[in-house]
Amino acid sequence: MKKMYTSVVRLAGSSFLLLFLAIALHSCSSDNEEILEEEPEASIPEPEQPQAECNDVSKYVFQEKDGLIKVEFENAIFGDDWELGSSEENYSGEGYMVWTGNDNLGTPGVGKATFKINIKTPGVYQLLWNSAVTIGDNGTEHNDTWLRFDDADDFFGKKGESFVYPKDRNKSPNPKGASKDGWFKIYRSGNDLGFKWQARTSDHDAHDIFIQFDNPGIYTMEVSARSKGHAIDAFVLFKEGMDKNEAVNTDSFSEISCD
Ligand SMILES: [Ca+2]
Repeated sequence: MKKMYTSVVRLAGSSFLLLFLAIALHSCSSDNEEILEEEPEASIPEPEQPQAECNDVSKYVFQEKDGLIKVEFENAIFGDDWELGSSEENYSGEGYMVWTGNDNLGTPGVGKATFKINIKTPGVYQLLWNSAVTIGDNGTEHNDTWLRFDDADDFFGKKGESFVYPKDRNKSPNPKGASKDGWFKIYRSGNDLGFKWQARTSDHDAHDIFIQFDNPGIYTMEVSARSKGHAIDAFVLFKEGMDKNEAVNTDSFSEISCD
């Protein structure tokens, strides 16, 4: 009796297998018909976003032209705790990078990202970035990120005739508040939270940010995470003397070559 039952089960199993194969074959032939349909055309990129020479972001070199560099901040290699955001308003390109890890209030170098910049016109450049506070409702918190230009000829903050230099590079005076190993804490201030073009250092003593390049060449800009929730969309470097608004509002981002 048991043997007969087993045979019936096997027979039923074989029938199911044949039925399954028949359905699978039919599905395959349907898929083949669907593959013949044309793929939709890829969307055309915005004209003001130049296409890089290669697809490898780690090789990007941003090209200065006429004393100006403008770069989408998301055009670099970022670690896991930096996230590409797009839910806030008033950004350009693919979005902006926001730090979602722990605060590093006294420790620069965490979550480091680098940008290579090809300077053809030596001189002193000012840096501004378009940044926002994405956590809470206080414009003086979650509002800063570390910045360093260690291979430039000078890196300093300036407010009128007052100069400050990053700590641990044998130059003084140093800014009020955090600075370490050649890094400046760069903050935005004000009661507003949304994206705006501003970059300052020295607490309650806002100094603008300048970098001096004495020779043409490729220089490295480093950023690292400080405050959770600080988001950066883009940055500009413009030669001293150029109008700030002209630099910020220029339509075209810098050409990108690959080293
Ligand atoms: Ca952007």
